[in-house]
Amino acid sequence: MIRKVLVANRGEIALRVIRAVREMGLQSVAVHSTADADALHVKFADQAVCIGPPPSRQSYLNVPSIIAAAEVTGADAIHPGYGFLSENAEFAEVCLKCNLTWIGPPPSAMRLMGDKIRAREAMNAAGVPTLPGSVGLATEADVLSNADRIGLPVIFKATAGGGGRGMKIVHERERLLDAWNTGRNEAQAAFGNPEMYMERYCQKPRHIEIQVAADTHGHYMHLGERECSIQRRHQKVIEEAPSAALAPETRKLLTAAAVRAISAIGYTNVGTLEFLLDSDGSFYFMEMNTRLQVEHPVTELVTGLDLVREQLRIAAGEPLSFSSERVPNGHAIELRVNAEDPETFAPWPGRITALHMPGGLGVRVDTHVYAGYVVPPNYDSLLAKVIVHDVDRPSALRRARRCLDEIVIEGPRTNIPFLRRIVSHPEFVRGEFDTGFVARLLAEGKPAR
Ligand code: MV4
Repeated sequence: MIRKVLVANRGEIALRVIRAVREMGLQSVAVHSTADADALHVKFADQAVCIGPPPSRQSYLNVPSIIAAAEVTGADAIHPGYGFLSENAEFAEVCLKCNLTWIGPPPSAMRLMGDKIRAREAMNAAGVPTLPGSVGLATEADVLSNADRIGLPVIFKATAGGGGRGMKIVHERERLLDAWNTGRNEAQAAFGNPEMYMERYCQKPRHIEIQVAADTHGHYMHLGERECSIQRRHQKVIEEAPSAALAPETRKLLTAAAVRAISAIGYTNVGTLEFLLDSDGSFYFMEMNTRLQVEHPVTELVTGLDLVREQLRIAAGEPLSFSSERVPNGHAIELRVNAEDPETFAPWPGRITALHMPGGLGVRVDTHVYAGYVVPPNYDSLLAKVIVHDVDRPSALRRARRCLDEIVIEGPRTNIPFLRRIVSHPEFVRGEFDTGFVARLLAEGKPAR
């Protein structure tokens, strides 16, 4: 039984979790930095505790402060949201040691997936396809011999990395050692672990991910795919479900592989397996995110499920609320609205002087901002997620364009012109794109105003 949930996060996702907690008849506790004293998650929670100064290290990443906040408020469970401590296995273990229910997967599964080489090995053992690759590269001879076996181009990835950080693509044999050495230095600085491995580099793939959910009663389920190929520098900009690119047979193979993967590792709670989809329909496991994702609402709109409610049920030892495969209903698209310069993408914090969010049938807006709110410079620049739902992709796209015409945000500049440009682009409208779409668009010229 869970009675009081501490939400160890901020922004729209803290609100999202507090809403589900309240609807389930449970109590909520917000934590916040001094920069977030006026934030909506603080107002909407039943209780709130200040856990430190603005820098994340001293507040939202400050484990002793968060645990103390749970103790003084009598919270019995912790929801980490996404980002911050959500994929930190040590934090999950500290929560469990303090008799706090961890609303997430077993720490062992978090640790396994945090080690990208071990994750690949576990997937291979479960019969989930991965690209030809190496294990940890120890010497220059290892680098050269593995590249010769795999064939060029290859991509170096940090064993402790993820989300595209610290990757190096190499097309020429002469560049291998230089890329490996630079990569090792960057990985050491970013993750405290220099180890790199390599994979065959897949050119112009799609990024497709499978949402999964598993309870502690042995039910392993998938909730279909999300198309996440529209990214800029590994930050997703637009996500949708279902994917326009997935043939029904491929969808069956992908979702079956994802379910095999989570049952093989005894996963519980919700999670996401990221795959690359090649133009010939073959797919390869990239990594697993052992948390709720930013883009989870597109899955909620096409399945009718509340993924945070499922997380709480699972953590409380209850079964999933559903037992049969979900057939996606209609089409959902999420637009991430950021406070940033629409040309340079530099963050643009500051006061929101006027605000109107879109609404109407089939429109969901997940946001923590309001007129008068000051976007602090210390955190990410996400202002709102506008998620639209309609019967099919063309209708959902029309709804997305209509929402972008309604939205008013004065004060900080935003990426709305850039979102407009994408949802009106002929190739995007035809569903013909890959992970290189945004980079090619930006190389073409400046966004129209
Ligand atoms: C790759 C790849 C191509 N080949 N691995 C990026 C995020 C991380 N989860 C996996 N990523 C990729 N891994 C191999 N072997 C392409 C990506 C990738 C990507 C690469 C460059 C620019 C944008 C990208 C967007 C999504 C995925």
